[in-house]
Amino acid sequence: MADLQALIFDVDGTLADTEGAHLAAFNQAFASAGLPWRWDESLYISLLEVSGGKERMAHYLAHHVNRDPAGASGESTAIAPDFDALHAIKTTAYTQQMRAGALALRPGIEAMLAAARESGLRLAIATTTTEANIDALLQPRLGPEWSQHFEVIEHAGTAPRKKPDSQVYRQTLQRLGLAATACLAIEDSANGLQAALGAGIATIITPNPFTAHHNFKGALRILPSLESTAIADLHRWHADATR
Ligand code: XBP
Ligand code: MG
Repeated sequence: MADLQALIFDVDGTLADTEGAHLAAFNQAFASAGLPWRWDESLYISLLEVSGGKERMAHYLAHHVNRDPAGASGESTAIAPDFDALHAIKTTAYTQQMRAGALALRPGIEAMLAAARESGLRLAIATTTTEANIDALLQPRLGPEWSQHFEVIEHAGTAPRKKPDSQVYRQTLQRLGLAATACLAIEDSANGLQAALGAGIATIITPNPFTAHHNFKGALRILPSLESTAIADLHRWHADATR
């Protein structure tokens, strides 16, 4: 049985309920690029099955705009926009929202981060979003030194293969120099769970309204939030999982 030594946090939907802000930023980017696209919440919930904003927009073009990619229906197929440029506009819109500071971290997150540090647990981040988005979310809430609290930060820029691919978690383990059995992952989505399990990491799920319907088979625990979870609970659950 390995001791628990590190907690690896997902960002979007886990540290904060950010997907509503991402959705607004996507629609802002489409409007400023003059695209006739507008995602509503129910469409976005289905599009969230594709991790990564760029990949999500490409999926939307292929499977929603150009319903018949071969164009056999004779329907005109829309030309793909420059997704890198469009995603940069979206990221600017999102980071501006985050820096406006309205969005709080999810209940219990700040206390959990502080208690984990106090107890000597190492902290890491494994996300498919961009470094800019992580900083825009955490800097106003955890202060300018926020990144000092996380020994390893793996993101879209360091791990281009998006969840459910386990690259982001495997690279986090490698940089921590820890075996998967010495860690717990905290996630909110089925893609995130599959990515963490793919790297052999026991995973606690804290769903949110965008992911509550996902299949979380294989999760160590499914909790409404971390608000009533103590560090001792994490050690106990981890011991049960790695016995
Ligand atoms: C969730 C994602 C991201 C965000 C949008 O990331 O899949 O794509 O929805 O952010 P996480 P980007 O792994 O933190 O749950 O547009 O920067 O991808
Ligand atoms: Mg997430």
